[in-house]
Amino acid sequence: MKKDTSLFLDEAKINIKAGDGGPGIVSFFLLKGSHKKIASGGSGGKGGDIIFKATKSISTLYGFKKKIHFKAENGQQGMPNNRQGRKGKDCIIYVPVGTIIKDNGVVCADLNEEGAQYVAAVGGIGGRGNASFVSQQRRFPGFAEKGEKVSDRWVSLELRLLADVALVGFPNAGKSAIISKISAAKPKIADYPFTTLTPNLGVVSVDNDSFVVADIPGLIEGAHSGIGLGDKFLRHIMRSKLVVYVLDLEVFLRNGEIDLINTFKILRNELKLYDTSLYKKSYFIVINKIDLVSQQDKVLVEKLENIKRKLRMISKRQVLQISAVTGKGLSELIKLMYEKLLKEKQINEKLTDEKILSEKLLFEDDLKLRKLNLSAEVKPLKQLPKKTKGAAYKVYSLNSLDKDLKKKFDLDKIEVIKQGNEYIIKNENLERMVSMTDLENEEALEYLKDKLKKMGIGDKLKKMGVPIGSTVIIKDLVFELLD
Ligand SMILES: Nc1nc2c(ncn2[C@@H]2O[C@H](COP(=O)(O)OP(=O)(O)OP(=O)(O)O)[C@@H](O)[C@H]2O)c(=O)[nH]1
Ligand SMILES: [Mg+2]
Repeated sequence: MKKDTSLFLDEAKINIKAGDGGPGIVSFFLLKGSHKKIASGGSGGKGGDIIFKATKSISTLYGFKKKIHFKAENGQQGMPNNRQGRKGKDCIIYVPVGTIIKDNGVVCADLNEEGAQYVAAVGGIGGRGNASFVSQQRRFPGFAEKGEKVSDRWVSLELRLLADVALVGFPNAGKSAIISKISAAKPKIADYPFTTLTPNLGVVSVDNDSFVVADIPGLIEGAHSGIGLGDKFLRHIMRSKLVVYVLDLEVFLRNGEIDLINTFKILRNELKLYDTSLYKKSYFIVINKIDLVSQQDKVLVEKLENIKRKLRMISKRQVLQISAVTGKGLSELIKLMYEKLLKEKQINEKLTDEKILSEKLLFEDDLKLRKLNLSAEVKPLKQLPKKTKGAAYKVYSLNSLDKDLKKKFDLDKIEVIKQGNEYIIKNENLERMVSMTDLENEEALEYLKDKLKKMGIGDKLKKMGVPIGSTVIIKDLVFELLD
């Protein structure tokens, strides 16, 4: 099977951790002029979430080679006077549009539109302060809950690369040689036409940023009507933002100035015939193989200058001279590509300003909705209707709104693991309850036992076959199952 390089994948593996919930506190408010006290310890704030957000302003996963750990802020602890601790800040991870997020090989999200987002990890809930435990029987609770701890996990990111920059030229102009020098791509380079039979993609890094360059098979006159390899590969660069026309100095040395300038005109015409939007894309010109002209040969150097002037006049664009073999001019080439791309992105951003604003509002709404959440399970909530022309929104949210989840604890999902004479209980909600309890505090422990009793955990375990008198373990809590 032929390798389709349009499926060129960029991959990264990163570690994410949502923020832990802040602890609740124990505090009492003393009423002035009397000995009365009122429990007033506030609850801890919720930990921040890990949210992936797709943006067109990044085009590769290159940034994730340097930074692989992402942590959202923990919730703050509760405060006296019944004040809640501050919520931890969410950690927003920007990824290129088209990024697929996988957890253990399973696709959790496909962020294929600008602004699409995915809550990959939900912050821990804040522990309740002692004010929350006041009841008729317990007027002065001397305990508070700890914040919920959240574990980290690894997720994989995958991106099918799309070219930002397209190298277009006649066969043998040196396009593959250029991409092999400015990126890690290793295409076949050879001294005969049509060496490249399918497009090659390479990631070019600049400072802390990167972009993707495509080297497509050479074009010749009549490509639009199927001559040579035809123009079928041009579809691979339809979404690129910049076209670089690569001209071959050998053509000039062999056939003269007119032929070289003609190759440029032919290439422009082939693009125009294929699709005018491709023809209208931002572009500049590169003359490759300048190592073939000795700087001592003043006549030849002058002729070359003349060609550049003419090309500049015809195209009203910059004309660079490079050599993929010696490396001359390649850093200028990368710099110019990058500058032009940034400019294109700025123009694009202006066009989508309105879109971004409405997405922001949507995003904040979404965060409010998630406050009730009890579970970290995630699913696409809804596909919102298209608002403005071309602007589609995809919002992933938690299924906190599912009525079923509001049933406090799903006890059907209790799992019992027998280890010797001990029974280890696995249930997300029971484990959370235990880990949020300050087990050193007698009162807190009493409260927990009372709650487990009311929930009928003992009966449930007995029904499941756990014998009376056995030792039962839920996280750090160890107790005996009584009759
Ligand atoms: N002297 C010199 N030769 C070069 C330079 N760049 C490429 N070449 C040679 O030109 C030939 C063609 O190079 P490729 O990179 O395969 O050309 P291409 O444009 O990808 O060609 P196709 O894949 O057929 O479209 C090879 O023999 C290269 O070694 C250069 O800067 N100087
Ligand atoms: Mg090639």
